[in-house]
Amino acid sequence: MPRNPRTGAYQPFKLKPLPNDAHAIGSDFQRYLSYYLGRFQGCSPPYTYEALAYTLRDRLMVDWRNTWNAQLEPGNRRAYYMSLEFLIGRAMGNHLLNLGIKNETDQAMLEFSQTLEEVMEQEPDAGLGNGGLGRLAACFMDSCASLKLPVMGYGIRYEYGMFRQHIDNGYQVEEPDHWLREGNPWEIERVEYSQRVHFGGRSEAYHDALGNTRIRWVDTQDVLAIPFDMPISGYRNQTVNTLRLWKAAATDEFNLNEFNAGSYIEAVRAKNEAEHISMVLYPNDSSENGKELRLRQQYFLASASLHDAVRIWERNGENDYRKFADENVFQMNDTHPTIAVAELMRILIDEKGMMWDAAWVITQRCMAYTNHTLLPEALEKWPLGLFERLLPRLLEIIYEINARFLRQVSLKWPGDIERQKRMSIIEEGEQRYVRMAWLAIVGSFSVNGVAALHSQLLRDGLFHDFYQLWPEKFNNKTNGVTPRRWVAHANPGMTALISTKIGDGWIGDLSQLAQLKPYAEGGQTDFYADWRAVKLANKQRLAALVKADCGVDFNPAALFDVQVKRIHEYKRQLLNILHVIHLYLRIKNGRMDNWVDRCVLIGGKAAPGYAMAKRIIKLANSVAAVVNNDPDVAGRLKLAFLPNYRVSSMEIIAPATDVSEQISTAGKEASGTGNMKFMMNGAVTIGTYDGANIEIMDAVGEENFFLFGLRTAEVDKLHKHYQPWQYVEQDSDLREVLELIRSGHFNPCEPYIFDMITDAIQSPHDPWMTLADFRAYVDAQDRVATAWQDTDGWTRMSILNTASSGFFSTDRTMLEYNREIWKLKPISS
Ligand code: 26W
Repeated sequence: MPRNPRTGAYQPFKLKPLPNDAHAIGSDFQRYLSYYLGRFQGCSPPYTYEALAYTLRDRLMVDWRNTWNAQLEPGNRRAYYMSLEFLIGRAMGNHLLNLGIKNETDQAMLEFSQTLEEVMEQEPDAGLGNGGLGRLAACFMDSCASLKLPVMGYGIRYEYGMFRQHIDNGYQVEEPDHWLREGNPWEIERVEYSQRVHFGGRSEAYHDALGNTRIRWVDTQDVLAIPFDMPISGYRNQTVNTLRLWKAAATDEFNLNEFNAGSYIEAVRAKNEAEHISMVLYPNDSSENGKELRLRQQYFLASASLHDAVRIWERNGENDYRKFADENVFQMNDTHPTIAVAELMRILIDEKGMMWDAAWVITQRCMAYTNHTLLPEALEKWPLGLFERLLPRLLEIIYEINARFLRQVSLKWPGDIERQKRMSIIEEGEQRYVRMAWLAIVGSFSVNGVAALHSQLLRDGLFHDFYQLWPEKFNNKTNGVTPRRWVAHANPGMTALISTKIGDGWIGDLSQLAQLKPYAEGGQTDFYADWRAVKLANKQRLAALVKADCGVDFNPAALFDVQVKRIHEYKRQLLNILHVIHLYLRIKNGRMDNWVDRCVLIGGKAAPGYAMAKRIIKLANSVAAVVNNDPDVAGRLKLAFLPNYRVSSMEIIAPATDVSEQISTAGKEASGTGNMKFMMNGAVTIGTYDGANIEIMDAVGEENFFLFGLRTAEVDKLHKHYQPWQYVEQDSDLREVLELIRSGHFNPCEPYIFDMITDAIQSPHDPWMTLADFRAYVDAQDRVATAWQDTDGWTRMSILNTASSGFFSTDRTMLEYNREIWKLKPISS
């Protein structure tokens, strides 16, 4: 950057915003395509996408630079969202919407005989996440930019994102997702801000100049972290925030040593090993597998990001660490990055020379932790041996944190050894572990759950001891989703229709959707008809996708009944499939009273090591094959399993859905966010009293929501004497369904493959209680069928769902995080 020759101050370059008319966009596009990429007429589609992406990135650049500079103003407090996952999906449509230049771009592309839609289809999803937690991080980033909040995301630039799912003979097959194969035109590599991350080695005591004993971490194996920045544009507000993703690379001198020793091959191997760290996203979304590489990823992210945040702060001329916590806050997305608690202590003590107590005060004032799950198998804990070998200095710090913490516990509850055992960050036993959630709670000033029920269950159950010690740390932040991607971008028809009635202010302030409520109330026949026409068009779009990807014909006049999410027993895709079989049997047995034609869509990925989830996918496909091809069914019932469910599929699915399936066992789904995407797009929910479903029902009214099933307390109580055979005995519908599966009707060529499923749901130890909710679910589905036949009544419910969804915008969620946790000033410009 040039300096002012007189004052010596940096003078920002003058950058003119680029013109946004179709002509300017078209000529930039052509310049990139031909002069930069070297492609000409009739070139293959990935290059048109790439050239257009560069054209649009240029149009974000001035705002990006200005936002960055404004955030760096001295004294401005900043938040950093640390997450192992950012499930961003595609960027192009989102930036076009935010910049407000979709029509101009559309027009420009037509000059090149391309439709914008075709070009956008070329973009691979950035699938750097598993499911809800990763997508939430992406929605948060969107809202922070739209609210001008100075928040930067820190994550990992995985070379391979979430695997691609194929279906082969009904079984899931995983394929690597090399999303970076054609390059990523949105990102900017900033080698100059690389960080060095240490592993292994040992710690060593020494005396500093003042004679104090200090520790240094020596003989380490280092890995470089190279940042790649992705622009996060705000909605029409000249704001572009940054998502900084770290790539791992070998350090130069590490290679050099090996080279000098003459072992060229060894050097290249070492380079490879270092780069492994950012190679692949772990595809488990609810059970930890304790793999070393995963702990390496976690520390890599935490260490690189904290050093980067410290660098940014110091570059501002700051060095009075008493102010560090006034100006920096780190939100940890689940326990995955919580080694950051110990790493910040290490930086402050070992690298900045602070004393323990001062460093601890700062750490506890900077760190905030969000929990996303109550499932015990998802709570991360790392074997001590592994920790000791990989991060010896961090383990020492954790021991010290724990010792001081347990002293505090014993002061509050003298002699309560059991409680000390429960609360210890180190789990004792044959194998000893570091409990990452405990480390996070002890090191943070804020601990939150992601829906009202979930936060309540954390306080009453999992974190109860900690809640008794520090009630003030605990709070709830109900999740949301961004209405820009999930309504304005995904559902342009509905967006236009709503805006003719209430203007378009709702896109930036979703509470305004409440103004639609009067249009839901009787007599608005034109609006009702328009609303249905939009839904019908969206259903035609989804039907085309289902036809292309599953070969199944969905009739857009039928009820579209959809469950898309990760495949997990607690989410109970099985309950859904049992219901489909029940409907099939009704056709076969001629019980057609209160019948409505239905198209049932199921989609989602199973963790590659989760055998039961994979078998559930096989069952869905097997049932689909029978139902869809039985001439007796004659199109009145369809079932399709959509392969490779991902962000860009949801953009087609949510706008086309009539019934949203949110049927987890009560108390198990922390929040759910798909439920919110469906609601915003006018779907009606059939759901259990779980997660954010409860808040959805409160918002829309119980009469516009199909509630069923056991409540959390009932589930817990029933566990003690659960006898699933009773339900089978009492319910002939259930019995017939189970018998049909057992008979091999759906798997004549592969006998017994579904026994593991029927055994699991008939076991008294089934934690998910599928059979206990079967009857209530079938009855609720029958109420759905009744409601569907009243076309106007259904339309009214649909409109009311959209009109009541204002609360579920991540804009609201982010404003709550900001008001109660981060306390940032929006950037003014
Ligand atoms: C360590 C393996 C692992 C990986 C991911 C364990 C657990 C996870 C996440 C907690 C899984 C997840 O995505 N949780 C979901 O988070 C969403 C956003 O808050 C919630 O809406 C979902 O209910 C919750 O399941």
